[in-house]
Amino acid sequence: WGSDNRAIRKGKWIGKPARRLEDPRYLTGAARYVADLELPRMLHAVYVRSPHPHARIVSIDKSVLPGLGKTVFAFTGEDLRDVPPLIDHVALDNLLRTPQPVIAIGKVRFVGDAVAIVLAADRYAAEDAAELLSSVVEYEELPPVPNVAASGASDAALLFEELGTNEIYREAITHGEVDEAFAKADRVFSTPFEHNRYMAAPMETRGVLADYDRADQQLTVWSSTQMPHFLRSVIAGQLGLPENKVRVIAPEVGGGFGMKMCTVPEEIAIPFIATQLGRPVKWIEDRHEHLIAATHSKQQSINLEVAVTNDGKILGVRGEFVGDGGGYSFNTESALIEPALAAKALPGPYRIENYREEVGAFLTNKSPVAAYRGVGWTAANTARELLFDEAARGLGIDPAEFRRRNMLRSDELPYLSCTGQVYDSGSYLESLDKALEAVDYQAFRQRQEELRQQGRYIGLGISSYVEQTAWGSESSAQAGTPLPSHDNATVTVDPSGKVTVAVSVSSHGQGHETSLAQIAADGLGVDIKDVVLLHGDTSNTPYGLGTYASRSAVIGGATVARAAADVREQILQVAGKMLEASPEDLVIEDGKVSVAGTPSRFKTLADVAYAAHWDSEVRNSEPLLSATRFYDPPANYANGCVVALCEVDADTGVVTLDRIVAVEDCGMVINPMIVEAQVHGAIVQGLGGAMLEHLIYSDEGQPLTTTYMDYLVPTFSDVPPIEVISIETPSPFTVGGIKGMGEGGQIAAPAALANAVADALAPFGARIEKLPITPDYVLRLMGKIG
Ligand code: MCN
Ligand code: SMO
Repeated sequence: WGSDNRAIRKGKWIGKPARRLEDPRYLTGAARYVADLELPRMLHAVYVRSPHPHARIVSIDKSVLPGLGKTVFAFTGEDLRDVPPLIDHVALDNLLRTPQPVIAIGKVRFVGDAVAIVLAADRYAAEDAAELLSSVVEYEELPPVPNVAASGASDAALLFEELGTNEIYREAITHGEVDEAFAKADRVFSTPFEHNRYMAAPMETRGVLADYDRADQQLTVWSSTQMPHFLRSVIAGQLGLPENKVRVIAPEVGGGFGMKMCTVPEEIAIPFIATQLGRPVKWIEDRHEHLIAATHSKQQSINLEVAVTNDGKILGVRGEFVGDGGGYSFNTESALIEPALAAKALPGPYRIENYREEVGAFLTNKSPVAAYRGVGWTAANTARELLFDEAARGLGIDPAEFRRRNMLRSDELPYLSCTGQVYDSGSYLESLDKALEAVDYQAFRQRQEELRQQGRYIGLGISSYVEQTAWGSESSAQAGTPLPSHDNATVTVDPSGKVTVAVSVSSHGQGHETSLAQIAADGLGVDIKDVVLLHGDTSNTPYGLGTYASRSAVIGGATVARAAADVREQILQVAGKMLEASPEDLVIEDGKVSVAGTPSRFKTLADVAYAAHWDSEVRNSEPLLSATRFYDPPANYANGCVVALCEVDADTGVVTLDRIVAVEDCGMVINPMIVEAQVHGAIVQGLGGAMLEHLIYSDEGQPLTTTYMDYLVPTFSDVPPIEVISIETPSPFTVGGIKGMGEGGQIAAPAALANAVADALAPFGARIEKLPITPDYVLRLMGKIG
């Protein structure tokens, strides 16, 4: 990658906290989301959704709707029978498949499962008609399967009768000599851990607008998606259209956080209906609908055991990871998305050679589980870090010291983990030490002792992590859910000398319009304000998978750098002729091409670009100043450490978070301000999951958290000061040494918070076995309520 590496290195822009070019339109309300779009003759769609967790659909009498077929339209699953169901794309033979019709046919499998779509010229009329239709749908209720225990029972009702079971996957793999390790151990510590079901809940709910132009048979779909090109491929496949007749646009996306990866059934049903009616159709999800029918995430049960020596050396680990997949094994990486990724990532930054991983996944009558920031890794990190603290307490070893004794040193990297992950480089011990230094660890321990004497309980929690970033084909294979992938960028300099960069990654808040412009600006010697970034529209960007798995800095960055390097060569060829100098002797800086050492001999980039297009004496054999390049990076791993400080009120069980320190190492940093803000955002989402957010279902399978009154997302007042400390250990494998980082905070924060509470409550012998850590759970842990 030699020449590419020269193309990405700290420069005038790369490494600088450039202000985000996209922010003015967010801050002034000028940004346009799907909900803001209006088209002539547009119909508004409202879903009729199942009120039952598990039922057979007996009949849906559309004839009750006044104006049916004239002013009101309705579609049921039967009407969309020709649209193939959605199926996951995970390349594992022993995973049972649960095809999901885009509107339920015959049977519903969770409260919120789509039963029909009703359309009218305005939302009020559509809501009223949907309510009316909803009141006449006849169901035959089936026994609900509300959780994994019920799902696995021998007499459980089956969600998919044809499978003969609700357990769609079970597999155990042993790495090394696990039984020997446990036999040799001085002590074994174990913990059952219930990871809570919570969800991304982005500020913008889901939304789709589809318009089918019958004249040229062209379908245009605006969707709040993270993967426009992938979505286009799926829509074209499902609707039987050639891909060049489908255009997908992700307008402004108000947060995706993994929920808007891959394809949701609504993204197929709404475009299909638009093709049938020949009118634009818009569906905007409301918050209640979002909480019950958008994908949930994170829920799994983990049983973890660690075998150790008396001096704290880890000999082996056993883990069982069981996913609660919901009503369908969703097409975003299947119901294995949580347990399989957790199992593979369990070792984290530690030297664990003997490990048995067992992964299972069950169907239940709940909304399907799909991606949310830190998929699987959050649960794995939380269970592991909690257990390691428990082991350290049991052995009488300081928890930081326990980690040090088992952590991989920088000089051991690259390291092949027992689960087949290749850690490229990192600063595992350094990150731990830096975080502890920042909070003055020894002084904290002293103060903790003093306060305990006064009946006050403060705690400190440590969470060390690695984050598998920048998924290309190799990373997804290492994570256990193989998905070949690559991304591309086209860099073009127009005749005026301005730069347009078109990328297949798709920003939805991460600031790519700034960070990727920084790379192009350094590559071409221009100001970032002279760079326009195109993304999120399949008609003007090259093919690629889009934005998820913290891949855009590494992949988007490298594709832009490579294409910019090619265009730079094209510019130098033309400028060489204009300046009568050899291209190798030229430099481009501040929008000027000059002879190295003789800055007065120059042409502006605008002059060169103009000549390249219009002057046949100097133009290149291919006159356009443009190049398209690809990247599919090797696996790479960011790392860091989060430390949290809290105080527990012994009377009320309320936890006050005092301070969070995060050390983040994502290799070479493009924009330190964006990285810091990403860490903040990810930590706050982790805090939500650890302390507040919980999607609760009753034993009858009814969702109980259906508004923001009962589903608690963190607000400003819940968040303590967060300090971010950066270490930069370049990746030896990626272009420029960049690693991704978008998920680290959410992977690490819950364990830091949970360990802080466990540490505060150590005098009570408390052990955290589930999240979120609510005041009543704390009082239970203290033995104050039963
Ligand atoms: N960055 C950098 N230097 C690095 C690494 C990253 O300057 N060494 C910058 C990047 O240029 C980019 C940002 O930090 O502007 C995040 O980069 P990266 O880690 O590559 O992650 P992606 O851009 O691919 O974003 C995906 C990631 C994921 S997987 C989730 S989930 C998530 C997250 O980003 N969803 C988000 N952060 C989000 N932030 C917002 N606002 N909205 C979401 O939906
Ligand atoms: S959950 Mo992030 O979109 O990989």
